[in-house]
This record gives sequence, structure tokens and C-alpha cells, in this order.
Amino acid sequence: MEKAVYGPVASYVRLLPLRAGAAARGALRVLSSWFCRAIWLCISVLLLTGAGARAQQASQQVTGQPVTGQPVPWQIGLQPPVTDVARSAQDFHNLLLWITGGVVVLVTVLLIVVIVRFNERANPSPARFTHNTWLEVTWTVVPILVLAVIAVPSFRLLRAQLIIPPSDITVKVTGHQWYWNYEYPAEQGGFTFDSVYVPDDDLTGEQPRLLAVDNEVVLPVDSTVRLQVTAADVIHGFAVPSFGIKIDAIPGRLNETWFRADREGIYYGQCSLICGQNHAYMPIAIRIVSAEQYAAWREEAKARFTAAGD
Ligand SMILES: [Cu+2]
Repeated sequence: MEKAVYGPVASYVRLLPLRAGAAARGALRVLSSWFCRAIWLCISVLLLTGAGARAQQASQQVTGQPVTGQPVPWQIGLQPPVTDVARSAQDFHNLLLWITGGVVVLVTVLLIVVIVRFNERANPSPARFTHNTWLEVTWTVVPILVLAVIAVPSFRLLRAQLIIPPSDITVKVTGHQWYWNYEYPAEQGGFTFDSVYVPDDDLTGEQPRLLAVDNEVVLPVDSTVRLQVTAADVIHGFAVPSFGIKIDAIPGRLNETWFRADREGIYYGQCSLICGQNHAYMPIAIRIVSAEQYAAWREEAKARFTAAGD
């Protein structure tokens, strides 16, 4: 008796003409079962490691340790959010995931029903009607309701992102090929510095590859920071996932965004608009520290960068 096999390759095997060699059919059958096992293995590994990465991030959130906003191997979820905007964005993302998941399930079920019940063999004489008022009203009204459910949190989030509250600190960010320049205004010390990635050979300790920089941006926790973002040569994109910010850096134009980080830690981002050959080599690193540490850093940075600029 033939062993039952399942999966896409198996259905192909069953379609093979009978005259195909038994050996070829056997080989395909083996492939088929291994194919399915491999897929299941991949899914399990992804789910397990994803859960591990999430647990690691969750424990960081609970213990009060400084948070590290960076991607981790095998991560499935998003980076730990440390601003209200980032948390709202992630909640919104999760809501959309459920809604789109529901749509996928509904469409798949409908498709299977149609394939099984209305194929030529099961349903030899098809219906000939062309309209169904009830059905048409339903498939118009239900999507409108779904869109309305999506629109409310969507506009609320846009409002939170776009209306910049009164800020404590303003920092100007300028994208260059291929590094970022940061400028602190006079009342914050009045200095400017370039932030360049650390090459692989110079990485030390915990520094993550292609995310660590020589001069990190340092800012205080629980302070509203206004970012003025522009570029000196081509268009770049300034993005820090843990803050929920991503804004174009365009030459000749000053874009503004803001964040208020409520956890100390180091948060990494990357240039997010392809800007030339070293686009992948201009990361963003923002260290959020206590107000006292920030004041100390500011004095030290002012002395260091003013001297360097002279
Ligand atoms: Cu860039």
C-alpha cells in the first residue's frame, strides 16, 4: 500500500502521469515529506526564538535596567518602545495585525469553500444570477466599518506624532554622505559634532556592529526633545525605532519631529532612505541618561567639540 504524503510537492506527485518512473515518484515523495518537515522546523524555530527575544526585552522593561534599543538575532517583534508615540505605534501595529489576519482567514475560507463546493464536478450546473442586494450591501458596509475602526487610532497616532509639544531641548540633525552631524543650540552649550560609525576592527565590548558610533548623541530622560532634521547633500532618513520616529532629511528643508524617552538606555537607529554607497554605514546612536549625567556630559562635550572645532 502507498504511504500517504501531504504538501504541495505531494499534490504534484499525484498529478504526475502514470508512466513517470516509479523511482522519480519515490524521490519526489521523500522530498515532499522532508520539505514539510523543514517548513515546520523553520516555523517552530522562528516562534521559539521570537518568544525568547520578546522575553529578553520584557525582562529589561520590568527590571528597570537601562534598555537597549537595537535588533536582536531571530527577533520577530518590534524593538522595545520607550516613548508614548512608539507604544501607540506598536499597539496600532498589533491591532492591524489582528485585522489583516482576520481578513486573510476569511478570504482563505471563502476560497476553499468555493473550490470544494463549486467546482465543475460538485456543481455541474452553475447558478446564473448576476445580483444579490444583501451580499453587495454587506461587502460594502463591512469594509467601511473595518476602515472606521482603523481610522480612529490612526488619526490619534498621527496627531501625537505631528503636533510637537513645548520642548525642553532642541537638537539639529544633518545627514551627510555618510554620517550624521548633530548641533546643540547655545542654551545647551552651543556645540556641534559628527557621529561616524565604528568600523568592525575597532569595535569594543558590547558595541553592536554597524550600529555603534564614535560620538553618541546624549540626551536626558523624561525631557521633550525637538529634532530639526535636514541634509547637506542628498536625501537621508532619520529613524529610531524605540522612539517611534522616522523622518526624511531633505537638503534645503527643515523637518521636525519629537520624542520624550522615559527610560534610560542606548537606542540605535539607521539611515532609512537609500542615500548612496555607504547608506548602511551611517547609524544613529542616542544615549538617554539622567539629568545630572546629561549636564556633566554637556560640559565635557562642549569643551571637547569646541576645541576640536577651533
Ligand atoms: Cu543616508
